[in-house]
Amino acid sequence: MFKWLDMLALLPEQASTYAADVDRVFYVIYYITFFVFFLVTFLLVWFVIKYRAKPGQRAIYSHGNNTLEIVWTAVPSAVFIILFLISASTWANIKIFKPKGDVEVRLIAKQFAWEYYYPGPDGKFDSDDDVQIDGDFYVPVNKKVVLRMQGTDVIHSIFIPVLRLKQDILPGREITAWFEATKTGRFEVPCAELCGPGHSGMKGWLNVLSEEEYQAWAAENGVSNPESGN
Ligand SMILES: [Cu+2]
Repeated sequence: MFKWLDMLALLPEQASTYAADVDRVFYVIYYITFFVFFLVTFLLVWFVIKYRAKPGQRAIYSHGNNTLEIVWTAVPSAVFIILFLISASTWANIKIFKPKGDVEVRLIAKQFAWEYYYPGPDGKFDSDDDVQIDGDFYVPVNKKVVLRMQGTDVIHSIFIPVLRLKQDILPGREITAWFEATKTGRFEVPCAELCGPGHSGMKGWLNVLSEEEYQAWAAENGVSNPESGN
């Protein structure tokens, strides 16, 4: 029953702790827009028919209606205030209150590649044993991951649809983002900001591993892993 409703499922699977909150905000805005679109379209067609030229009927010039103008100012204002109230906590959770990460990864975005850096066995960044990985990156499931991101040339944007994470990366600034993946798997990471002729090929993969797989991957690649004592 209601199989056809599946066609309305617009969004990819949810694979982060905040994905459901983002989708809730999306659907509220989507259905309000949907309703207003059909209301306006219906009124437009109805008025075109009702007030069309007819023999014996003259066009009337309307000087406006204060009550109507107050209503169509107040209703959208109320809608915007409600949208703010229901989305503010989601926005703050993702973009403002950033947790301390269990895993920290640095990301350099450049034309036309993603370069990831992990601390080596000394557990520190900017030392000789940093580990560089291009294109793919690896994180453990159910852990908070902090991405510290820099751009070297133009504006890029990291987009991980299943996490509902999208963040512009600007040259000359370090910007942080965070996520906690809730599903293991291999997920596409495209660049979401038109950044030059190779933009469409600027694509990598996020690999979310189980705790054991991540330990093994870290050990194999010389990546610091506080939980295993390395
Ligand atoms: Cu790019």
